[in-house]
Amino acid sequence: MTSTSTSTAGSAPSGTPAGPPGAGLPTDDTDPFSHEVLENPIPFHTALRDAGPVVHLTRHDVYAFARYEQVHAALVDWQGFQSAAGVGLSNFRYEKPWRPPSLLLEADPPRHDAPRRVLSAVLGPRALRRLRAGWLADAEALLDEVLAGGDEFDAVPSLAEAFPLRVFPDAVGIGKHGRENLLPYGDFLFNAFGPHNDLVAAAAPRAGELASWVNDRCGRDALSDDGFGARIWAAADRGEITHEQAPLVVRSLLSAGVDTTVHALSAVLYAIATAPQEWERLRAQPSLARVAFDEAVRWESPVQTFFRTATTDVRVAGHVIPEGTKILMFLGSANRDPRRWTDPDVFDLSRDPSGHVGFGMGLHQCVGQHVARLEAEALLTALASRVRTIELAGPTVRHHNNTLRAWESMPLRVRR
Ligand code: OVM
Repeated sequence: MTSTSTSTAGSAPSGTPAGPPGAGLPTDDTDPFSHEVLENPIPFHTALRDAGPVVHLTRHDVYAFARYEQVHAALVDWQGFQSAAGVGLSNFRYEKPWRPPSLLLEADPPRHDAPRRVLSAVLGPRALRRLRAGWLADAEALLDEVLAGGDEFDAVPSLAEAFPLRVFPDAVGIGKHGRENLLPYGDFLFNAFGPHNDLVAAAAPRAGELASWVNDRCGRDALSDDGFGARIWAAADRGEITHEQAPLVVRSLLSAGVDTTVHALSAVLYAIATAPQEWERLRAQPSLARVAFDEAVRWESPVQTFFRTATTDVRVAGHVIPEGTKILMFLGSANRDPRRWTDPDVFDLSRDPSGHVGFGMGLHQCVGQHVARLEAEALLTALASRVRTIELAGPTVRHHNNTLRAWESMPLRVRR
């Protein structure tokens, strides 16, 4: 951390109060997207929460909500905190987006609503019933392949990446060619919600090529007849969305459906590898798989942050946030706010994690969460039926991304 960012080292940020607007507001000069914070954001989150309900982040001149109460309130107040100006640092009122904005993530009602309704139906629990048995069998087959290679493996490529890549692109209905582009595309996209730092610069040369590949997968002719993609196009034929909107809705699946799930699966694997008594409980009661996944999403928050933009001079806890400014919502911090959660740093299968904001909250709340839960349930169920103990077999390595709390490597050792 740089010498000016001393505020995270101790207790609360102690920057000088900003001049008006925002007089008396606590400030923090830490860069939330620095490698030090990305490696371990928890001390920074604690400092931000303790500094107050609203903090001015001077590095990027944005406001921060790090407590559960304000994050939750902003997420459900889509009128006051809009998404259509972008949910990254870039303000679409003044800056051209790097790709055409998402019809879901980067839109407000009323434009947001028809695409959302279509995707909710395509990805809802009813629609997933036909996938369940196949995904459970796929998870068992994958585990048998991995375990045939020995009792030590890197869980990130072998399970957390391999399983979603095995089931999700087929479920969408894209062809086999070029699927290795999916993770790098997502990695770039989630980096691009942050500032133009080294992470963005390093991946930028490939961004155009990756985006073209993804866009080319979204047309009707590129998709199988029976996948999520075809169902989106069928909704366009029924007039529920336009034929111009259909490919962008397919793009949302390919954008939001891979890296997020990979790192959420990594999170739950890390959680059970480091909490053996919780793994024991899960093995004794495999129906806890879904609770385990949601608790891991609370605990690790694979999507750490999103921005909103104030649509008016909005009063929060006695401070005025000026119209048009960006607010950074720390989902991962809200999910570990001791004002909301008992022993928030403990991964605990006996807690009720519902109400966590790891999938967001309100009308933008993750539309793919049932898909992610089904993937997790399949993988954890297969693991529980094959493996007695799971432990770390070596040092884990984080993958830094401006939005995702991610892993590069997670060596595991299992006993059968
Ligand atoms: C989208 C999209 C992209 C990234 C994330 C996301 C977490 C949605 O293109 O709609 O939601």
